[in-house]
Amino acid sequence: MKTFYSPVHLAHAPAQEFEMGRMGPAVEVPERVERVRAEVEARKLGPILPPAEFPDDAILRIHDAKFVSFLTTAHADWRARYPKSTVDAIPSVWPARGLRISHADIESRLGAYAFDTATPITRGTWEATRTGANIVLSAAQCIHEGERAAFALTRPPGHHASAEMFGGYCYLNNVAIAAQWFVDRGLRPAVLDVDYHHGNGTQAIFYARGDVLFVSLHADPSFAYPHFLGFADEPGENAGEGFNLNLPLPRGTAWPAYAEALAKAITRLRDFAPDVLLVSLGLDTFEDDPICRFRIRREDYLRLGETLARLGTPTLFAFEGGYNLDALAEITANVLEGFASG
Ligand code: OKP
Ligand code: ZN
Repeated sequence: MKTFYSPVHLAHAPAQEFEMGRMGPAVEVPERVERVRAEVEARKLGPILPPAEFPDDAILRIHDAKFVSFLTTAHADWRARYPKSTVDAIPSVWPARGLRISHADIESRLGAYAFDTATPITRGTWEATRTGANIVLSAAQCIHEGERAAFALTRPPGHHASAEMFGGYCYLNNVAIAAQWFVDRGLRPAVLDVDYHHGNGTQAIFYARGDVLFVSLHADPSFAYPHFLGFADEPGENAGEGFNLNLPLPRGTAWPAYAEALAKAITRLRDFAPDVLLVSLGLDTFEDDPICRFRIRREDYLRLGETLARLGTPTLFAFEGGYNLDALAEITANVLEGFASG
């Protein structure tokens, strides 16, 4: 299968994130994608190709134009506001209940558009994010042209970003942009999100729509990030009722219980019968992930890939989370290899 990759992601390298009451080292780092790229090469999983350029329209089908323009200039605006600052832009005040949303200055815009403090905007964030959209659209195009599968090796990830909100290391929702691109070409896409964290952005984007199915396996938000969405009782609304399926799982979930939930996801996917499957491929379900609490093992990722292949649907894999740098490349490649052999 073809992998789409660009070194432009290296421009997005936040040093730190604010979490657990303190500034700590960033975990969503360039080495993640560099290691996976090397493994795809070493295991000869297929060619690694640069993305084509896609116009902004595809992004604006999903994201609010003012939000996109905010992202484009946020770092420059932050620099202009704090010329002596050496740190990345992170919000510190929000228009919470009873306050008014304003976009007047960079502080109000950061608060209006962000939902957490773990997603800094650096000098290279927009360039890397924009290239990420080109990568996922290149993968979409290659599937549209008849390939059985493609891998969008992107960072920053996307599934926490909604139409006008960034957070969870995500700025633009890569998978949603690709899903809409397929809809605009007359196809019926489904999204399966296997990242440890609920894809709140993707869910929110498609919540009232029945033309895109969203199914997610993730850690129960009653104890896990993103805390405020991803519960079992979120079926979708209006035309989207019945087209959102959350399968929250307890701490410590290992392959047997995971496979059971995956079977439920597959049943719903089969019933929807999509023309194309988009997989939000998070690898942070791994047993030794530094920020997560599932117990999926290295060889289980081969089974995951094989199971997805059995659906027989053209499949776009979009890279999301996964933070154990020593295992990430192997387990990512295991999914792709499992799919290719399945
Ligand atoms: C992005 B992706 C845990 C806090 C988590 C942000 C996590 C973002 C995950 N103490 N902070 O879905 O892998
Ligand atoms: Zn995650």
